[in-house]
Amino acid sequence: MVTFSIRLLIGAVVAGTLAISCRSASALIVSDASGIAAINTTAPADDPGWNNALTGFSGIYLGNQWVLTANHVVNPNARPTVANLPGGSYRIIPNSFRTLTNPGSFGGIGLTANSDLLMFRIDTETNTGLKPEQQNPNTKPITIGSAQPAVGAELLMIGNGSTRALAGEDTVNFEFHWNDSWVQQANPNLATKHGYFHTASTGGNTWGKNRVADDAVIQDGNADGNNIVVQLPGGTLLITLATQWDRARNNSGAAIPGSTATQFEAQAAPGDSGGAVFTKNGSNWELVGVMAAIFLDSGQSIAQTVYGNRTVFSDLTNPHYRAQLENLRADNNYSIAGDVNLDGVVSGSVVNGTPTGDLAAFVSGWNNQQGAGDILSWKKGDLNQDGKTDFADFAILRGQLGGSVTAAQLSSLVASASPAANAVPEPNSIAIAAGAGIAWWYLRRKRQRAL
Ligand SMILES: [Ca+2]
Ligand SMILES: [Ca+2]
Ligand SMILES: [Ca+2]
Ligand SMILES: [Ca+2]
Repeated sequence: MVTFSIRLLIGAVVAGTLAISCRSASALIVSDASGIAAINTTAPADDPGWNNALTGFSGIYLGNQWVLTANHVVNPNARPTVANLPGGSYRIIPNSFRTLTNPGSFGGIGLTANSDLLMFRIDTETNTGLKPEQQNPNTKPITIGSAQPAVGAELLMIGNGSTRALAGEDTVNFEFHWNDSWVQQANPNLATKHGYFHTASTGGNTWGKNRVADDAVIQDGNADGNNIVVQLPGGTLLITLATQWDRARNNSGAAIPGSTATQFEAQAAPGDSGGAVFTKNGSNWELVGVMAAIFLDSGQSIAQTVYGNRTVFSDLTNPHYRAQLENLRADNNYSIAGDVNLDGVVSGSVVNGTPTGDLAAFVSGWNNQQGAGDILSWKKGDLNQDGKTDFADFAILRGQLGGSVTAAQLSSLVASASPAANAVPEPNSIAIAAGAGIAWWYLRRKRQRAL
């Protein structure tokens, strides 16, 4: 029987359920026989989204300004304010954090209301004002898998955790070796456990591979199929799938018959939580999970990674998780209504003839037109996301500001602020149109009152 290290855990097994506690996962430990400690630190040749992987902490950029990570990697009381990608630095939009929920129960297990999945939204690149896709053309469009990968399906994981600290002490597999009492052995033939040490801090992004394991490698439960419900430090329950870190070569360096180890077989280590897990559906990569936790052997140090260790990752193909992901990804409200400048609050007035806050951003973006709404048009005042910044948007902003700014003020602000390059209606027509816009707004309010 396999036992699990549960030292960091609040409660081991949820009574009467199959939920299991485990450690938070951090960096990827990738096994190979090269003797080089840190490998796979540049994009794989067949790349599912290396340039979508956050640096600094693990997470994956999904497109439309959304990032997916694990809730437990970011402090709920001090959320990060910046997310870095290989191509640039992005301010996190305040108040954009969304924790995905769990279904009420799964496989007969009552779940916590929240899962460990967290999404948040990023602004355009701090220096260039570009979206990640524009900033870095190697950014990939990400598809969330809709079918659960089967046992044996190959996975590619990308994490920002710690990496192998040193080449191992033997010159055959470059591994370290321990006996059952975790005493290090120079002679692998005297050892029962084989693996690596890893660094204490992040080694930068690393990718590696593994396969979906049968849930029996952690705890089998027929009611939930191949899924495993795990309890993370802090108590949150999560629907996951598992991998097992398998050894490819014996002590002599010969292939182990029947080993299911992949090339670059990987196990998560501290810091990898939130890192992406992809699989291939036909010729297309799909995102099927983010790493959540690791299971170690009894008595094993967190500084060690040994063959047989397991990584669990959230199962994004679960319909309850996937629906929330897709709904958020399709949302074109980049913040609360009226927050044109994406600072998390709606503000704006006219001070000595000069607009402030969101009103200032709106005035400078007035009359912007582009094909479709996105964050670029939003930041120019396109609050209804039709690609244009016009009176329909002003009505929204004005309403959010409590009706304190008049159309006449807007007209005058736009007339004095418009750069010559902008095609702006001449002041009289603005005034007329502004009147129309305001009438529309009052009409709408009146209608709402009547309901
Ligand atoms: Ca199961
Ligand atoms: Ca494996
Ligand atoms: Ca604002
Ligand atoms: Ca608009």
